[in-house]
Amino acid sequence: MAKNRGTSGLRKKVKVFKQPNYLHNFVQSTFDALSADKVRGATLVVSGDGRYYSKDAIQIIVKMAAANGVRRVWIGQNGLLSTPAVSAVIRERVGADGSKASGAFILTASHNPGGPREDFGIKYNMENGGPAPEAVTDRIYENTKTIKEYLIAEDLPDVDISAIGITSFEGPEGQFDVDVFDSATDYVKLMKSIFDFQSIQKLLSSPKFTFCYDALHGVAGAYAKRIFVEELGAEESSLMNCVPKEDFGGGHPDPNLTYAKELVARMGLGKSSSHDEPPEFGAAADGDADRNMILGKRFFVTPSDSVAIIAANAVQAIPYFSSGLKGVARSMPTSAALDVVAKHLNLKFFEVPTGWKFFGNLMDAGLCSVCGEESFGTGSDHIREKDGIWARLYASIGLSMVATIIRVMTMRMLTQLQAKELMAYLVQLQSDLPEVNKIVKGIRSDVAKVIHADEFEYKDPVDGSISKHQGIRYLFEDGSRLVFRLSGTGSEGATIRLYIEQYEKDPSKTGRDSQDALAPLVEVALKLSKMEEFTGRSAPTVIT
Ligand code: VG1
Ligand code: CO
Repeated sequence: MAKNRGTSGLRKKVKVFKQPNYLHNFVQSTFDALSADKVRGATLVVSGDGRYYSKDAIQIIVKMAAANGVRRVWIGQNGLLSTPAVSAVIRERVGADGSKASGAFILTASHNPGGPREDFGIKYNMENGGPAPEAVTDRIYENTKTIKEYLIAEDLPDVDISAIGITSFEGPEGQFDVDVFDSATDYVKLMKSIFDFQSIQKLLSSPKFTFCYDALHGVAGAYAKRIFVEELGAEESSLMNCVPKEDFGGGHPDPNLTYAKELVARMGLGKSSSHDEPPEFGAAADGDADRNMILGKRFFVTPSDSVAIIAANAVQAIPYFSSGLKGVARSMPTSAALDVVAKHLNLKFFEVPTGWKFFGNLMDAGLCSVCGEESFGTGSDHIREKDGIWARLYASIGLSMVATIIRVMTMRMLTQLQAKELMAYLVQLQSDLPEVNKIVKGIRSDVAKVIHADEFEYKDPVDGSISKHQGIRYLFEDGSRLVFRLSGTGSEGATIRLYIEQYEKDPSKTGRDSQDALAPLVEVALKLSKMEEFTGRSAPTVIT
């Protein structure tokens, strides 16, 4: 089995998951990695973004849960629960008999495409509602290498996941209940406790406020209809691609300017005027609804800025934060816009490795209220996952605040092949700063000096655990940064992410096309890393 130290769970092609025992091995290895009280007699959530193979996987996991002595399995109707909703269900839902969940199997490959030839994924979330920490994912992985057997109640009939209600079975370990419940209720209740729905409703009913929400055929559709249309009274025509599909309509459920083409066109980006007047506001989510992209009429809010904007305005805008923020955090490759806000507001600030699991400890310890990543993810301590719908609700209040502090430009590249050799070369190179500067000056004399280079390592301030090899950073004298890291969410091959950031102090220049503005740094990044030599590529496969 492949190494399970991914950024967010195990993601593979469906055909890999369909190999005999593959999914079973992962599930049993997970049960064996948990303490016995989190399995025997426990309540587990099993659901996901509804992608192809989810329904089969649910039946397998239910039968294995019964055989492992789990007492109850909770399933969102039709197996649908967004990643943030799973987190909310673990933290908030109370079963009819007073039970609480102690963890969840989330069935999703998130922003990766779905369908028989595409990706499936699975990850485990803990009792706090957040992704399993590395100590647990390492244990799961070790177990997958030595597993000899798994337990499954083959005789248990398949459960009907389309009908709401509790069904009791006599499992091999005693009574076993399957509780199928409405996918949105608990999440909607939580959102209502965070935001002032009445004032959002007023805003949406104004004829001047038009918006468009694109769920890219992911699970966000189930929540968008419920919240925006049923609760907040928006027109159904504001919703695009809001019927969840097993293959996401053949598209990439990744909300960025490349893949959310339909929404980008609708919002009139890149056009000074268009036939149809674009809506005031647009947003999109990924397959499992934890990512979000926010657009204004003819403009785009870079995700690195979203988290800074959210943090800057949280206390005034959201009742949930009225007593202040405990602190803020961002992932290392995310731009330093948040650092500026944290300094200005005198807030505790943390820089963690990529992946949401690192924010959970800070939140559990009461050190962080708002956090985000450059990859279109923002969230808060209301749950322990990033939250695309929450961000959308927030943005509908906060859009007028946008555009004032967008000073950071970031770009991300992906390329395949020989990624490891390239990274090894960069690890070795970063240790010699004079040599780095000599090379940089030779490439572009107009680029600032590199003042610091390292391989990012994180020591968790709460439990002291150390995460190594989290990417190579080059920090320039003028605040610019280059970051190289290996992606941990791909389902095959290797992907290098290159993050390029430049801080622009001059407000008159912030409207520039980011690709033009970043061109000198791009050239330095590609030549410094010998990208073409190592990978045969001189340009990225995707730029966001
Ligand atoms: C990517 C992003 C990271 C995000 C992760 C999971 O990881 O860069 O910021 O947390 O996806 O997002 P990587 O290792 O491929 O760079 V999701 O919405 O796919 O769960
Ligand atoms: Co996602």
